[in-house]
Amino acid sequence: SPAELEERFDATIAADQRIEPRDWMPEAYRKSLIRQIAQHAHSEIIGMQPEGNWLLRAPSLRRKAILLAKVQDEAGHGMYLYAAAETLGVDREELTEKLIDSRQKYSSIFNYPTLSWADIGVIGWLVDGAAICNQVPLCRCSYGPYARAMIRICKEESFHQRQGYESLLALANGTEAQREMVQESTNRWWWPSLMMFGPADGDSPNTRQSMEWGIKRHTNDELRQRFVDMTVPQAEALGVTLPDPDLRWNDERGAYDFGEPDWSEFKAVISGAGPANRQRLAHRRRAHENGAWVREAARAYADKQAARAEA
Ligand code: FAQ
Repeated sequence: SPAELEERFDATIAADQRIEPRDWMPEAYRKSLIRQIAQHAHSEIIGMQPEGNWLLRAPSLRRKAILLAKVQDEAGHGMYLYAAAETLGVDREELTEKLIDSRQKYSSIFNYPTLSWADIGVIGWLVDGAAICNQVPLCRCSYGPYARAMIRICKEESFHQRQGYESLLALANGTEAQREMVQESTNRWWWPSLMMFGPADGDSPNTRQSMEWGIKRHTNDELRQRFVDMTVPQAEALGVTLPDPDLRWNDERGAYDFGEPDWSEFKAVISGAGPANRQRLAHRRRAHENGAWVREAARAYADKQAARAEA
């Protein structure tokens, strides 16, 4: 009976076990997971663009090979995540349509332009650093296919973070101009990186329910704090200053105090008015249209195989 199904679902969540695609789940749980996983997948795919912008300008063959591998990993992450979303009864085609019609979101961070080579290192250091902080707890998400996808993704993200940091260390040990380039880039990316964790807890409509369901394991502010605490010593080691006059160690809390991100900027960026929103979506739309013939050919081939199997 429906009551028994709901009871079984609640018991599975309470026992911290996984919900699998064939299990009964409340419609709102399914919807919220589709929302989050689709946004996450779209972020990986749109996230290829800012770095792709530097593939032809990487300063050495070694840096170019590394960057190419990273961007390809992001495509792979997008694919696992779309596959995880498909286990909830949606298809990738439909999700892609929603992305290019602006009916689903992707991470705010990818709406900022990559203006210097240092941005590539800073994206690895701060953006992948924030991504790891947010995603490691998702490896314990109550929905099995999402949790399992996140395990592999996190391993690759930690390699991405290290390559970014290593590339910045090379610049930090270089010329004065290179050090200035790292500082200038850090100044631009610091606050947007903090915004990746989402609105402050008091303004986050989804957190409470997502935590009750074991989708999220920590609030947005908890993870933002964890990221700041992890990043400050790394900034010191690099010799860069984080652009926040309120940043200081708080002995009582055993954590860093830090300033408030500009939430009006965050709201503008997630509602389509960020510096690169239009460009990112236009590019994604064009790529999707240019791929139409591939999808048609694949469909024709599948139909032919099916007809043969029947005959
Ligand atoms: N950008 O109630 P909450 C990567 C939306 S890492 C855009 O707090 P929730 C790796 C939120 O969706 C980036 N929108 O929502 C990489 C909701 O809108 P909705 C991707 C945001 O879900 C690195 C509304 O605001 N990572 O790609 C943002 O509980 C380098 C209210 O917010 C993930 O997606 C934002 N920053 O918490 C790739 C991680 N923040 O849906 C390439 C998985 C909030 O009601 C290069 N996602 N919103 O219309 C999550 O952990 C959560 O969904 C949060 C938001 C924490 C992002």
